[in-house]
Amino acid sequence: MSTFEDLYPSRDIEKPLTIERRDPVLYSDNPGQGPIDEGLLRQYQRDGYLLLPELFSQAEVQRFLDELGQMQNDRELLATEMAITEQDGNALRSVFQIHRNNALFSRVAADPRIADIARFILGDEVYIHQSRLNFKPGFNGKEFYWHSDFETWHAEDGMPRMRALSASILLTDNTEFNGALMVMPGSHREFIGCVGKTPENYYRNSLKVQTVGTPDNESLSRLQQRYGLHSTAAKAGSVLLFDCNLMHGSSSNITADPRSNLFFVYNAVGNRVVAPFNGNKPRPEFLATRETFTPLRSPEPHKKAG
Ligand code: 6CS
Ligand code: FE
Repeated sequence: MSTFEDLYPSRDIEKPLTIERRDPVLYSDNPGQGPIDEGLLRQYQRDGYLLLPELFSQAEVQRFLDELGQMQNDRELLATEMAITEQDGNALRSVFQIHRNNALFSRVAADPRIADIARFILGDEVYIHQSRLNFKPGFNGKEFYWHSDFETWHAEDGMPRMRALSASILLTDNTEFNGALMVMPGSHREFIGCVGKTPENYYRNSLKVQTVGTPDNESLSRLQQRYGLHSTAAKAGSVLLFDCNLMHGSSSNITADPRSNLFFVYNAVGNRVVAPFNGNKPRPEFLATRETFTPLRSPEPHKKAG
């Protein structure tokens, strides 16, 4: 069990709870001095997410897709725990730790077009807490039920505070038909404690279908009523930045078009993970960086990835 005070209790609780966020969203106190327009930073602070349309060129996206194609045929990689298939069959759902195992994607993770914004919003040097490639293939890509990433990273990885964000790079057009992420804008300001003890090695199930650590229907109805729903549908090459505690989910993909995204989770070096707050043993390194918290180094601004 962590020796840190648990400000966001979840899992080992009798009934669902709601706690007002105890952490800033935008850590910088000079939002006018950032790498992006102050208005966009204020929008991120208010909504808990920000869409940067077509930040990466089509040529870069094609390069990423070629790499994705090679990974889909990499039998050695597919045999590891880092490759997650869909629950009902062999379609590839996710591949984790791509920032460490793939030279191209490690450069993308450090690309200043994203990493500089992450450092500014989090007000600290950053390291990659987790990275993944989500395939959500056509016809077989199953949903990701409503959840807050922070609820999992706090309970199961020991992330103390809400000082992390995800960057999702769209490799294919994300539409309202093929499972674009749905978010509840503003929901990042409330933490929902979820009832349900975490089974040991739960990640072997949760990465396919998450049930423990997902909010109860009453809490979700209240959040939806209060904040509404936004679709983050956007063209390939766009980047979706979202706060670690934003309530989000995505529907199954029954269209012919894959909804593939690259995810990089930037955590503040000052918010490095400690012992999991759920009292279980830590999840493996490929899900939560624990061995090295060296700050991410980026090349000169605006050197293209790829
Ligand atoms: O368990 C996790 O860390 C992952 N699960 C989900 C559904 N989203 C966040 C994260 O990638
Ligand atoms: Fe998530």
